[in-house]
Amino acid sequence: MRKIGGIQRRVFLIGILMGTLGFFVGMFKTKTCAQASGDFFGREEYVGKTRKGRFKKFYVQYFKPFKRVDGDKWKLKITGLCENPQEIDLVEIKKLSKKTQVSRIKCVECWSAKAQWEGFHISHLHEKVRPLPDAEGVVFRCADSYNEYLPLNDLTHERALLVHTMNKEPLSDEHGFPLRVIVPFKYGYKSPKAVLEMEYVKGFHLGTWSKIGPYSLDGTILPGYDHPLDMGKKRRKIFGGEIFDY
Ligand SMILES: Nc1nc2c(c(=O)[nH]1)N[C@H]1C(S)=C(S)[C@@H](COP(=O)(O)O)O[C@H]1N2
Ligand SMILES: [Mo]
Repeated sequence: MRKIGGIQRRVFLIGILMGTLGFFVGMFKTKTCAQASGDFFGREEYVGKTRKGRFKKFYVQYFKPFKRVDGDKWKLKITGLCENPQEIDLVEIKKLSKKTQVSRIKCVECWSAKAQWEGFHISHLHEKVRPLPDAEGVVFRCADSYNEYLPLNDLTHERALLVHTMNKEPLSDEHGFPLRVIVPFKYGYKSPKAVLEMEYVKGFHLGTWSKIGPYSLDGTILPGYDHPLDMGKKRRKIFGGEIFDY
């Protein structure tokens, strides 16, 4: 009885000790976390993932928070397998022959949202940079360290666009300022935002989400269901490929 009592007392004392220790460690941790998040997300010049406020109707997906891109300093860097690698500033990008389309971004996380996009077809960029016969696709590198690969077959599709304008306004930082890709027949993760660099490459490359998640490498929208944010998230059946019927 005494022995059990002794063990119990010892366990009790160790418990108190651990608890007290835990409390202080916890306090310290909370403090450092709060400081870190304050530094990273709290300031105006950072942008990251959000689903609040005006973004309830068009979620914002970012791999990592990052410092907003300065449009005056930004240049699209074009590298890799092309005859004429170069850097193109936003003024020149906006001069490329314009194309407008209404299309929906469908995320694998089930939501979708629709907008009018304006930008250019990649063929106009190709007139400038002239991809080599070896080039099979492009790796896009983005401001939030996200990267994604698209084969030239998809990028030259008539519904694929590089866009700088959304609903008649310059792209917001949240939706990919200064330049993003729109590939409406593929899941949203194949539409990289805030693009800094395009590298023309041979062979297939894995993108950020495909490395992390159970995402298909090809990204084509599969038959299933959709919860459009602009239609109150009411479940709709979809048949695969680009969503044209709403
Ligand atoms: N740079 C960058 N682009 C990205 C992502 C990202 O994390 N970083 N997420 C992708 C995913 S998963 C989706 S669904 C769409 C969403 O676009 P939106 O944030 O404009 O709604 O962006 C895609 N492009
Ligand atoms: Mo997504």
